[in-house]
Amino acid sequence: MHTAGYASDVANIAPPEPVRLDALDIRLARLPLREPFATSFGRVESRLLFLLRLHAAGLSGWGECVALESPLYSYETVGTARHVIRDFLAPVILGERPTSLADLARRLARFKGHPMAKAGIELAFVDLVARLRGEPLFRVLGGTRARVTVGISLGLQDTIDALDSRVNDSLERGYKRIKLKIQPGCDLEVVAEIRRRHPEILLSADANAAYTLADAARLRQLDGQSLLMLEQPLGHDDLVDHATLQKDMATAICLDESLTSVERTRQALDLGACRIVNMKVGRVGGYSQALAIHDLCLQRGVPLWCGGMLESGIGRAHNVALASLAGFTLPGDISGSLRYFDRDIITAPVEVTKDGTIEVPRSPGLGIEVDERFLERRTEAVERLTP
Ligand code: OSB
Ligand code: MG
Repeated sequence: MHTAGYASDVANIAPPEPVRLDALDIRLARLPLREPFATSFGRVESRLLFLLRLHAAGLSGWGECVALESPLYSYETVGTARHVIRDFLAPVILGERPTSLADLARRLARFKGHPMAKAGIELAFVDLVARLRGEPLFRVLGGTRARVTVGISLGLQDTIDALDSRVNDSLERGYKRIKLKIQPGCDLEVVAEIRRRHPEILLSADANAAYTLADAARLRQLDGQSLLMLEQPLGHDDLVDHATLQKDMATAICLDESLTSVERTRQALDLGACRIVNMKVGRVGGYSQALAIHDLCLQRGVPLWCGGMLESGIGRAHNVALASLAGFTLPGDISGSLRYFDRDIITAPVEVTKDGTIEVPRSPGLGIEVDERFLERRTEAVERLTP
């Protein structure tokens, strides 16, 4: 990773003066999902959260590592992220005084891969920086909006009616874009029927890498459904076949899984592998890469939106702050806390108002308060890492 690959502002995301990073608390806590979330890669019934808290100068910053329990979305898991953070990443930052996010990212970059592990640390560091500066996170990141516009990602359902009742409920709650999960055997007919019942809505479909080029003819039939985009139809790390498919499809392809860094994103755009970019700060290795991807998309006029990984209120607040940047031009998969959990681990759940927006917090740092007593009750493991 070179500084040249970063956004210009990454060197300016810096504490007022360098502070010694004293400790990193890593914590696993489990929240039941209100209903199972099913995709082509599998079913998630409860969310094992991996939370990080970085301490310095008497303050602390919160981060969330979005890895799932099993390597179904990407190769990382809660277990690999814990190992990589504890044994490799924490030792090169604790006791150190990183001068900026760019400096922190450079220290982490000597280790290959493991973007979600790196991102967990970058998130905690940037929240810490914002609190040290007494500024809201969104402003530290260069965000401009007071509210962000959001959509919802609906999991696979057993029947069309079950899916449609969730579509109706989401539209009533104000969500501005509906995303349907698809997989072989549950695609064209489902999308067409939802489209028939809702001719005007912003609708998209996400295959989570369930198809191959052999399915091109079938995927092309989605062209009749006026989809805003088709997300990650082919292999989780593919660019080349997506470029082939995009040439033959009118529907814009959006890549999620395949975009793991700013370089990969530039290559995808150069190849014509996608016309829309899904941003997940975890998938790309943290804010240093995320801001560079944001700048790239803005510069090239490529529509960008903020994806989600069933985050707790901590990761959600990070996503809200990031989505307040000017380059995020499409509604994100950033739903209200109650869409996922009966009770979130923050004191005031994230709320979507009837106009389909979420307010960007304006108090210092993430601008949310962690419900530490409730979090303690849900905690399965906690460990303090020191220099
Ligand atoms: O592909 O966008 C995805 C959840 C987990 C893993 C991958 C994805 C998703 C979602 C849900 O679609 C997004 C959210 O609401 O957090
Ligand atoms: Mg996706």
